[in-house]
Amino acid sequence: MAALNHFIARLKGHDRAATAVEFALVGPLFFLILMGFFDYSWQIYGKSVLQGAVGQAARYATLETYIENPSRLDDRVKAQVRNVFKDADVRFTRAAFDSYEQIGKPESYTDSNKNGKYDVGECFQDINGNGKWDAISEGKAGNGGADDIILYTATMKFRRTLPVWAMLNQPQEVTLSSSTILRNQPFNAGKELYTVVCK
Ligand SMILES: [Ca+2]
Ligand SMILES: [Ca+2]
Repeated sequence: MAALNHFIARLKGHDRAATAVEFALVGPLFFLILMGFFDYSWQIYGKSVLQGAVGQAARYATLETYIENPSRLDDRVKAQVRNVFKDADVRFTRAAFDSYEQIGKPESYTDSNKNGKYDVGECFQDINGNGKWDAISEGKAGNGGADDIILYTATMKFRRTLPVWAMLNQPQEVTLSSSTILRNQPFNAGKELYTVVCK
């Protein structure tokens, strides 16, 4: 009987040892997956915080306070983001267009030789004022004028806190961005933004 008890005790010892070995092998992977999950979720949350703040900005942009002082709108978005991501670096760009149709499209041109593409020398609407025809218009930097469409983009940069970035040899900083369209008030007759270039 004593021999049997001794044998069972040894088996239990083997079980414990085997479990310890398994944990040593699987444990780090488990923690990496868990940290990766939280790290990814934090980034998704960051994106939703930024999108929420930018979405609200589009609504607030029509209020007089913000029309008169567009940088207040930036301050508002920045404050909302930093409410959650305290050390985030939040920046803004504004690109002005005459109409929605111009956003993300080529600067329109007169296809003089009818070959279906822009050729040097054909006249085009230089929306961003860089003197060149652009296949995708970037819009004119700044707040634009009356009745213009503004592509408003907020970018946030923040550091990942969990060390999973180091373990996966990734950068610690994450950059997220979110855009919305703002429409300037028709204070008076808005003039066209572009200049026509033919060269
Ligand atoms: Ca052409
Ligand atoms: Ca251009």
